[in-house]
Amino acid sequence: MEVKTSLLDNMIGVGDMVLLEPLTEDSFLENLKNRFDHNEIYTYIGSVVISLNPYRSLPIYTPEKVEEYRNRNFYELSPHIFALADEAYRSLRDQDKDQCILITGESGAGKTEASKLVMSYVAAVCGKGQEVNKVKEQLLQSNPVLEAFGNAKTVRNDNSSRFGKYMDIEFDFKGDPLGGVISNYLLEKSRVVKQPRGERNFHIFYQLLSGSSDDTLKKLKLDRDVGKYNYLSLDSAVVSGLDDAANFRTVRIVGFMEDEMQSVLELVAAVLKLGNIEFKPESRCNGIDESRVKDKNGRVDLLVGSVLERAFSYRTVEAKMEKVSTTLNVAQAYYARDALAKNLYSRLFSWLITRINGSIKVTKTRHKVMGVLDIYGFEIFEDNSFEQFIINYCNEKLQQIFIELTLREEQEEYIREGIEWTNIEYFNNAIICDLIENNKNGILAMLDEECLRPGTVTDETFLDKLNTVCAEHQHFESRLSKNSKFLTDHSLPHNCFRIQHYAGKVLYGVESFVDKNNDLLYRDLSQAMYKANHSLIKQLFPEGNPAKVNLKRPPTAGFQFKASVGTLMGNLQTKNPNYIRCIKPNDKKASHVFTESLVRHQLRYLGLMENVRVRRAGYAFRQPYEPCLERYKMLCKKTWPHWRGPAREGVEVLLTDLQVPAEEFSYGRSKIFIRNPRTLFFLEEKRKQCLEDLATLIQKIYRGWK
Ligand code: AD9
Ligand code: MG
Repeated sequence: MEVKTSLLDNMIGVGDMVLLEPLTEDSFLENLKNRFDHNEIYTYIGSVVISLNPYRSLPIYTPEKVEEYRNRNFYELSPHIFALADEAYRSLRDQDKDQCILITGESGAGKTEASKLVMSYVAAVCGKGQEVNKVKEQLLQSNPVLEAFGNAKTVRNDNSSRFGKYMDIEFDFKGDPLGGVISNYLLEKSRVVKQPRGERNFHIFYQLLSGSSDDTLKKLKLDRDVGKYNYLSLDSAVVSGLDDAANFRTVRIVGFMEDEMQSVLELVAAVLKLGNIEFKPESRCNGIDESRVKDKNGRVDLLVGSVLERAFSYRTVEAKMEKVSTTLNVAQAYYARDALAKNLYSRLFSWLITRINGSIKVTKTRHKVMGVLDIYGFEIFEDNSFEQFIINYCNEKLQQIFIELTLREEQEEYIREGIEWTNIEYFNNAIICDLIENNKNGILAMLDEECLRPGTVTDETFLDKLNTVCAEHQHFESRLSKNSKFLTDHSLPHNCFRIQHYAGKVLYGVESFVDKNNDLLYRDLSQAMYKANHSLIKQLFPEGNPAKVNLKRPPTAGFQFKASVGTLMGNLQTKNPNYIRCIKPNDKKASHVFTESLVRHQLRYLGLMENVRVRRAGYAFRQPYEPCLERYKMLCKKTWPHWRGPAREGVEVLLTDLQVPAEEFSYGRSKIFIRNPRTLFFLEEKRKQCLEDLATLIQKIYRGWK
């Protein structure tokens, strides 16, 4: 880290935690709170930006602010997300380094807002011109669509991202944007059919009903009343501060053709109507209750009624080259209906991303890339299921990469500068990642093994397996766990296991793990979809084509997620990381409220104290020789007002003259490294004194003149 200039002048509290003296958890918290109370929501740990969610709009993102931060040194101005965005963009443009912006923090901490701020800053400072502006517009316009289809109101966040997003923005050699690629990670599709109390379905459903014209609704055969739809929870349909109708208008402009948009909305409507299909039992002579669609008028008009109805009553099982038709009872029919709705919606979501990618695709030679990662935050709910398990696994991997990269970066700089590196102790969460992802006996591998095993497979048999294989792992607990390190009680419910994550203990209920991981859709349903009189629906279910007899089982949800997280990590490793660590100041979504215990918990699990310690353990500060000499040369007669030799020698003369102990410094190839923050304070104090003396002198002279 470079020696700060303005970070030490006129600052509320301390702008960089590395300068905090004394450094304790309490002083860290106190400093954050003090700054937060004065509307300073950003604070640095070296080059890492801590961002506190203000839960209100602050006038700190204006075009004037953009200009203020543009082309300025990272530490020149007070901490700001724009400083990080500027630094990343300039090192991409001027030093040819691919960048990634890693934004982490729990649900509601401000990750999505931060990612949008970074994107809009980069859009504001990079090239201009008609073509470039068009690219920028397309990149920025992808946000409202993705948020409409992929975000929902949860108890933690009124605009919670229910999918992970990584966007690569590609630039040419001048630093002008050419386009990009978006990757998405596991949409929480269970939300389509059921939402926890106080939460909503994805925004688009409400937007469509409240924002469409009467004419559109008529065409889609929809009713404006949210209460008419089984899939839309009523208790929180209206969210204060969220204008569904206005947001719907921003969704419509994203560069889709009118007929394409119509097609998409028809599909959204089809999901709503599917949810209203009900079933009744019909007794057969052999005593079996077979399901029947209750009300023929409740059909989903886009889909071929009779084929779909049949798929809700029968299921074809292929065994040894023979097709056998088995009947579905009412519960199974509801299950099939919901599975279809979830599949329709999640495939539509993936299609939208492919479609957006098609329009922002780069055709020219790209030069450099900036990746922005905004992925769902760590989640600990009352009931945690497969989705939370997957989300938390991803966060565990991000924490790992944070540890690896910050330490690696530190180490590499020392090597580059020819300075000796000393190892630093820190908690490495690799052991938890291994518990989840180990190919042989990791939890995901065992879940897959169970899902693919012939015979009766249930969530309980999966848990039994975990109990045998993981029982002694130090971060795993269950009723039968042999490890008592974390097992503080024996009251763990029977159908649960608990993982000691880096961010805290999470209890997972195994119910539906097998089903959600299998993620299978009855073949009859995909075939019914393929027969739909709708080209988009047809396109989304290629496996329903009877000509395609592909009996190969699709990969499980867990397997796919692990693979895509692996690719993502590989991708991030090749880039220069820039970190934004988002913190949620309270869990009431309230402005001006700083709940100390909540923030303390986050700073602990985010490893922020360790982060500061790593920065301070070796050399707390470093700065190229020239600016260092420039700032302090007034403190020594030999260097003031001009030093005529090389800057490095000037700094040596200066420090010797000030009698700073030799062990406090190391001379790197291009930078001076300062070990202790106190030494810097000493220099700063002396400089301040010097400036004050100078001011007094000038005043005296001035008075003398008068
Ligand atoms: V989740 O893991 O997707 O549930 P995020 O993405 O971390 O979560 P988000 O960015 O959506 O949280 O922020 C939540 C809400 O906080 C936003 O909708 C804003 O109302 C509010 N917020 C966040 N950051 C800022 C900010 N810099 N300025 C003002 C903010 N409000
Ligand atoms: Mg988000």
